[in-house]
Amino acid sequence: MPASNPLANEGAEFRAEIDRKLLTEVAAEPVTANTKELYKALSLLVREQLAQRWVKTQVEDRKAKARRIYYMSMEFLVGRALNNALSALDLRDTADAAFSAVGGPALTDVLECEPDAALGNGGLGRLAACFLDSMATLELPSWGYGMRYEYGMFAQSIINGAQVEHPDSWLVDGTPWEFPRPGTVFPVRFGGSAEHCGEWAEWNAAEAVEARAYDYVIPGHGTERVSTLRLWKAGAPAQIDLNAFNSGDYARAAEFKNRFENISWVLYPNDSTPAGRELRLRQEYFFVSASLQDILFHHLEEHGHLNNLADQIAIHLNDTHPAISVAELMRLLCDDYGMLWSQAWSQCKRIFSYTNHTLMPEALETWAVGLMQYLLPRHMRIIYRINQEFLNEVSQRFPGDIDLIRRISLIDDADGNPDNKRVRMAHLSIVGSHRINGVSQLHSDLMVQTIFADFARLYPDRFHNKTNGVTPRRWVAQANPNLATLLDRRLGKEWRLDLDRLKGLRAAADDPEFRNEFAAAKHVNKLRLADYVKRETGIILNPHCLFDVQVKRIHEYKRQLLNVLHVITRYNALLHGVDEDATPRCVIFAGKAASSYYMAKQIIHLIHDVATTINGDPRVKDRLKVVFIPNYGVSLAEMIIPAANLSEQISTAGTEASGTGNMKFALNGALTIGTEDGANIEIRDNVGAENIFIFGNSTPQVAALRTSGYDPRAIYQNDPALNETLNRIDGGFFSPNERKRYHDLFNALVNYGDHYMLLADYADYIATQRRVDALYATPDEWQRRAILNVAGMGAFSADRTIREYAIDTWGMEQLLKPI
Ligand code: B1H
Repeated sequence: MPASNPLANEGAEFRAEIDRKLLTEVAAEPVTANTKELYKALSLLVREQLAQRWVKTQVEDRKAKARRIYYMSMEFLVGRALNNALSALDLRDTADAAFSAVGGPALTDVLECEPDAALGNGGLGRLAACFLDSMATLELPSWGYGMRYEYGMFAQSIINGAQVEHPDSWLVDGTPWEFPRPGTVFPVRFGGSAEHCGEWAEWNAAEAVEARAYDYVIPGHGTERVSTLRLWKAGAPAQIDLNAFNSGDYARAAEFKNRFENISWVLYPNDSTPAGRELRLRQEYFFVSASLQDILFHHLEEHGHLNNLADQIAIHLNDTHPAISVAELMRLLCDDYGMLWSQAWSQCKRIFSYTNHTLMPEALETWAVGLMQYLLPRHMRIIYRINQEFLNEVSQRFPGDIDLIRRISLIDDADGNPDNKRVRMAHLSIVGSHRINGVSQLHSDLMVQTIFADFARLYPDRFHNKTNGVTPRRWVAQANPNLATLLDRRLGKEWRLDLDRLKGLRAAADDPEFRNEFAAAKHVNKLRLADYVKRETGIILNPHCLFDVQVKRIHEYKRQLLNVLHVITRYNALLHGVDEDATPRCVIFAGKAASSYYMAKQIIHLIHDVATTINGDPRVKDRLKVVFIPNYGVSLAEMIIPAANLSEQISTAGTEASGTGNMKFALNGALTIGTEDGANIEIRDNVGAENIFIFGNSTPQVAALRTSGYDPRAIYQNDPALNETLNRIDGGFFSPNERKRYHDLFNALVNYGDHYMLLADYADYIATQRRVDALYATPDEWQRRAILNVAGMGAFSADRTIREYAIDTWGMEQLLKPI
């Protein structure tokens, strides 16, 4: 490159700074530095700028006495930080130049050696990470609060077709992204008893853990402002273990230390079912208490009193996992700061808001009163008092409606046995909040018609919808640079901060040249994925085939098994010579099953067995391939999603609250095959019904089937293609060494009621897949529709969602800048 090229000059200067970091911080020789060393040096360089932005943001916010939003979540699935930080700092091109000018590892290799921060299970955790990105980008004074798990989401490997879990020790090499705050330590107490003391109760706790703060700077895009993600690590109180230590009893000292520190050791690998474990409740209370103490401390520092607390702060509860916040804030305000109950309670309701993320009854979090009493005796009393006042209010409005009282009580007393009483965390969240929302229009509607119908009648103004969104920075600009470049050329770069500009792409759908470029970008992404799949699994994918992708947590309601039924049906047709000219497909799966979820693990095993059979059958040739990509996570999603042609969003209608993967796929130019569920419906409204493949029973039809008596066995007997498919699974065709391996899966569908109604949707699914084949066979038309999908996805930016929260929920409208 000629020296006059400004980018080359910047690159050379940047390289010199990286080399300086290598010498002074990494102790590595620049010429021989390996990728890990380069990663560390580059990250440290970037970190310096983030640190400065962080300080500047805090100074501004303190000076302005700005209203703050605190987003409380057990999960933040942030993924990798370096590439995102480079983009936010507008250094990505400079970094590219810094690496391409010299020999040694490529920048992409350096970026890829960063482990994902996988502090979440799935959609709920990733949503929290997208929201932080948007809050920073919209310049809202905002903090995320969560747990600094030593071990995040488990790493998945596949052995003989079955999932095996390994600990995710993402912190073993340390991380350049965290800023420990040794001065920010709060005690969090557990156990003991709560004694009456006048109107009040005094909590004599049995033990105290230290919560230590670690900050992660979340850069905004197109702004120098940042958000903070503050994560808490549990530590044993320093002085207490000295006795055992001094007397040389190191085993006891270690045991003692572990008892405390294990609170922040590991993320519960559950999605959609709360873990009914004492340690989980300890985790929830631990991070809530530390966060609220921190919030009050900062408020007092800034304002000197707490009377204006609700004017100055909003706290958002990401599902019920942080719901104990309601009782903890009451405790802090009343017991620690001497506020009157009534004043504290009215502030509380103005401060909190709550998002529900699932309607599935088994996922609604409750805690045994006995456990709550044992771990948090003071909070149990507070909950009883909140409940008593709440139920009094309701009895006055609806005198004599005992059934209503029983249904809405914060305490579930179902069988009258005091040992079985449970605290309903969703009810606590609703009663303690002024705003409650679902995450798609359908989900919000169903929420007020079903699980929260009584509350919606009591407090109609509290319930709102906030359809989820995703950050276009990570999910297009960084994950799909090929598409991003095309968009930049056609629309300018502003779509990153104003996704509605994608509308401008509509005209391009009819431009043959643009269609070709669009198809070429997709093809490059498919090559990249095929390359990865070959390296990881040995399976060779033909990039000209339709890439049909379902990636998400493995769960019966998401119906990966329905996808497998289609795959087998297709295979059977090929063998029968019926479908000779069906469009060649690669069916791609990825996802983790909760370690204790037997059926989900069976589904993973079946996918592998089916893949082995089909991929190994020479009669199939290239017409059908099946692959399961192990260890799904944020970084893998960033590679898989841009390579997809078809996005599988096939949950039983009424079960997937929103979905956010569905948005990422459509935004990256995949067509959706999906049910009328979650955000699929709004995606259809935005991209046009003619550009999406919707099939299957709708939510009311599912409900009607359930009441009229659903008979899956009859469907199995009457549909020959389905019959053959299910018999192959049950008969051991795919598991010749263990013929009964999938009997439980078969039984669940055919003999035990098929709860998620796969068989009811099977025929329409297969027919719709044929329409997909036909469309893919006309590439121009396929590309046209794919482009129209991208053009229609502007509404699904997390920026739009966060603006809505800021206006309707958090009282921060004044802080929003015009777009
Ligand atoms: C969602 C969860 C969830 N809903 C319990 N509920 C958990 C429940 O560890 N736990 O106990 C963890 C997670 N996650 C998802 O949230 C929904 O299923 C998606 O439809 C939705 O898009 C996502 C974000 O709103």
